[in-house]
Amino acid sequence: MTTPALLPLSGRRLPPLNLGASAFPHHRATLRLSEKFILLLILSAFITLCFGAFFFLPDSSKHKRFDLGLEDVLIPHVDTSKGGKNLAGFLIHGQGHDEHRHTGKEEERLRNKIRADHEKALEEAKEKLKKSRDEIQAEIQTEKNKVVQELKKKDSKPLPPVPLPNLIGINSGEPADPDIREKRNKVKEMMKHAWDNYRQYGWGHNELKPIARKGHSTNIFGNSQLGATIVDALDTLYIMGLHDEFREGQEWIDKNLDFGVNSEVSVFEVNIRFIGGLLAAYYLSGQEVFKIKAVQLAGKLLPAFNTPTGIPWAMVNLKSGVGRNWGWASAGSSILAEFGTLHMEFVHLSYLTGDPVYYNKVMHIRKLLQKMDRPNGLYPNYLNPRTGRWGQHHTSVGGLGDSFYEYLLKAWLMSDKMDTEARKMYDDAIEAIEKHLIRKSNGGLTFIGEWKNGHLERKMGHLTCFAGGMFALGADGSRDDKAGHYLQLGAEIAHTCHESYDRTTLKLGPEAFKFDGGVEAVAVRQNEKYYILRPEVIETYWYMWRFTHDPKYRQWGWEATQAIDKYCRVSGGFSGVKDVYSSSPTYDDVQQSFFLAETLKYLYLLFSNDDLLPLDNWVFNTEAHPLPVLHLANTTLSGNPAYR
Ligand code: DMJ
Repeated sequence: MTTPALLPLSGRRLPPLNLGASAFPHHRATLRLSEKFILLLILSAFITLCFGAFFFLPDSSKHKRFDLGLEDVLIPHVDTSKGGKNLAGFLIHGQGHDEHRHTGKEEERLRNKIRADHEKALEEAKEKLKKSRDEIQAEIQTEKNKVVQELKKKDSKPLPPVPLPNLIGINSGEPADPDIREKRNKVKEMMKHAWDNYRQYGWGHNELKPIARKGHSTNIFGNSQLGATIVDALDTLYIMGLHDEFREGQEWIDKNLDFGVNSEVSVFEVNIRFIGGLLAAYYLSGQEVFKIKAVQLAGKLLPAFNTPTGIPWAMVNLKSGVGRNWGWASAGSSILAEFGTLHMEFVHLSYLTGDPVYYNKVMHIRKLLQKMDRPNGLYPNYLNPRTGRWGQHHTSVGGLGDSFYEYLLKAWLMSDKMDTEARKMYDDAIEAIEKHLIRKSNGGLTFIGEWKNGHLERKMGHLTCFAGGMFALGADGSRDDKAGHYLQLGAEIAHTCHESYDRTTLKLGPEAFKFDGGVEAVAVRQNEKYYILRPEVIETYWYMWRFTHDPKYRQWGWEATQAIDKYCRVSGGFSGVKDVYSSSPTYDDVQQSFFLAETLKYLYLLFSNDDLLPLDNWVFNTEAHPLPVLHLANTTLSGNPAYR
């Protein structure tokens, strides 16, 4: 092995360095390296000097020279007459080659111009300094506002027109029976109480603390004031005929709702409450602003889908687009009820914009799920968005799973029953759920338990109670014409959930209840005894009422209305309670936005005629925001000409 350091350096002939014959016409291109190096050093020193001189000139004169069309004074110049030794220079102030030299007169004019500009700039600076700090700040603000206005104009471009679906039954529904009318008016009065207090104490915040009388927010909305209650409440205000309140909400949204905030939000919650709420408000009122805001917001959610599988992250930062999953979710997984509850809103977004991007995202999720093996035909609640593999084998029709099943059924309904693929997935899933999760208690109550790693937990959540309504809604069109069976199943779930209310002191339902060890439809653990103004039981009463007109559902709904008014109403709004079995309950001091979006809406509809938002024409998203049925020409999308 030779050591390079021991080689005789002087004896080595280095290959010639070619610096370009045209640059050195009088030199052979075979100069020694040392000569070339020195030459290069001189050259770069000279260039640096010239640059330095240029940068030390006053700013205004540098710019003005370009304005005057005198760029040529800065053209790099090669002086071939000097044999390459005095190679190049920037011609500054007329020095150098004949062609670029200015006459004495021109130079004089240029100098005067530079001097005048310089003095003018100095004067302007002096003027600025005379202004107060406030004046300067006001000027800066005005400039900023101008920029924001320009951006807004750009963002508010009208979307391509699409034929609007037939909007039937968007108001009235006034019942003839004075008793029912009175009940309906009571619900409307409760809505007004909830809204007015939010308006007074929590305006612009996401939710209201009705006892502390101030704004409230949970981490699902991030750390920004996005007015969740306003957006969630809009369509309820509209159908109740609270038009002044609706207009107030619209004005706030128009002027203040900005999604460019540095806030990490839940993709699912923002979709069902904000996009769902805005779309419903748009369809009901026809006001473009809601559609535009919905589309802007959807654009902010799209980066959440940038995962190796296309299964979105649970959370996304609205500004940076960075996504991640909940820390508590099994093995870094996304949640079935979250990534599986986007379909309705996203199909409508594609329909309204003519942009298939939203539709493609949700169809990709569906296709991926279709390809996967399902243990016992059940969908586990956890799916890892990096690997595309299931997490823990836990299946639920309540929290973490619920609205995924709901959206399969509603995708079919919303497509005017053309999306048969969704209906098949729903039918398959429900069959497996009935086989493995639905049981009768010793006392004869039908309940839906949870599947955890191969065993059935005999516990049902308040959230699971929505399924009664879902079974009834899906009865028509069910496989093997089991409509009667599913309507009956819906009625049984409604009955069980009513029992969970009736067996408490406050006649309000607990968060979760058991069917185990002699316990039937009663909460056992202290941390499952709360009621946070949830809608699911009332939602099921309403669907059952629409399909059967059995007066017991209106009766049960009225019991719940009275209990809420008695135990949850405070002078500053409505609050959840911490223990439904206690005769002196304490409040949780939160007026949830879904109380206005769902609980009060379903109660109002329960005491209205069926011609208000008829189910043949409207499909309610999981936050009770009604979206019209799209009469599509094929199984997916064609409402918008862009899809044809
Ligand atoms: C609502 O935000 C929606 O209904 C969601 O699907 C789950 N539950 C809450 C209210 O309980």
